[in-house]
Amino acid sequence: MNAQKTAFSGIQPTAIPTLGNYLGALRNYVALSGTHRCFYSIVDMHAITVRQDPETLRRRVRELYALLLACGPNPDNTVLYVQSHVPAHAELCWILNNFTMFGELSRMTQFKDKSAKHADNINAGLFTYPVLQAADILLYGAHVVPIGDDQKQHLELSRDVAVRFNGVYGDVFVVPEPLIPKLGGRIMSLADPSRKMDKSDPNPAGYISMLDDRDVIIKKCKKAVTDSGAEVRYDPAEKPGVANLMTIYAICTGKEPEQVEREFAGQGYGAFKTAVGEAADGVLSPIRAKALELIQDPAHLDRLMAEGAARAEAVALPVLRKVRDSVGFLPRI
Ligand code: AQP
Repeated sequence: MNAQKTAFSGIQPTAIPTLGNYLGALRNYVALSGTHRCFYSIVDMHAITVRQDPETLRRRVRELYALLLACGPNPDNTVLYVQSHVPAHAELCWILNNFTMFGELSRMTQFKDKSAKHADNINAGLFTYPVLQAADILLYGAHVVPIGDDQKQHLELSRDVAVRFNGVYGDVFVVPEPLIPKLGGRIMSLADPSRKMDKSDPNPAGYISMLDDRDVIIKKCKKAVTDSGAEVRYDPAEKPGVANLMTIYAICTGKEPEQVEREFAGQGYGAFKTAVGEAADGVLSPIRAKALELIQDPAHLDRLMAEGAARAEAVALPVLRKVRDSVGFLPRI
């Protein structure tokens, strides 16, 4: 890896990622791997803030690893690894807990949303989730963090924690910048365009999974909630369902929303929805085919994960040593 700048991002192995994850984050993982030294982590430690079935979690980690590989990031610049394989994340998280305020964490909208969703399990991990996220990012000296719009507030907190720590001990951490796509930073649910598309949505009609086949994708797009009109017009406030489909179509075909308006002028929603499904399948089908092939060989995936963890640790440990030294921990000789 000879890139000068570093990128980091994490994705939870809670379910197969959606088209929203792809358009908001994963496609930028790939783009950045052309120019940056990239660390992409399957954040299983984040995933257990919500109760997971152990066997399913293990399967999901391998599936997600295969999918990220199948997206095709430049392998020379990319380290793909599993968060729990690098214990430095947990250690730095503990230290950073002491530089993060209770009030700051209480304001996190994801904590409020998830507490409402999992009212029977509002555990401390759910509350300190953003501190672990700060540790993930800061361990690799990331300059840039490709994320969807929903992670903006957490990234802001990571920056605040880094600045606070640096204010006490000098320039230990790189202060990261978010990279959120202008179009596609928040893909909305197909079943309810007032909510974001979410891979943990109990209603599969709300999302397109990256492993859905062509027929399923087209069927879901055809059923997408729009409005009682018939005009394909980009107006997120008045026509959120149509604007969401236009966003998907625009990104998948490399067009601007205005071009999409012109293309479907006077055609009604039927033909447009089918075209959205076909365009989404066009982007996802080569990734799906590659991922399904990789999933057939779990031993190979496990070897790649081990290599990834070793490469990640080689970068994380010197940063962790610097932090330990900064706060006054005595080195073990
Ligand atoms: N709808 C979305 N549009 C654009 N980007 C999105 N991201 C998530 N949803 C959208 C971005 O994808 C990356 C990985 O996020 P994640 O693993 O936290 O996925 P999720 O689908 O948001 O989360 P889960 O596991 O389904 O848990 P819930 O939904 O319960 O929080 C991030 O960069 C994210 O911004």
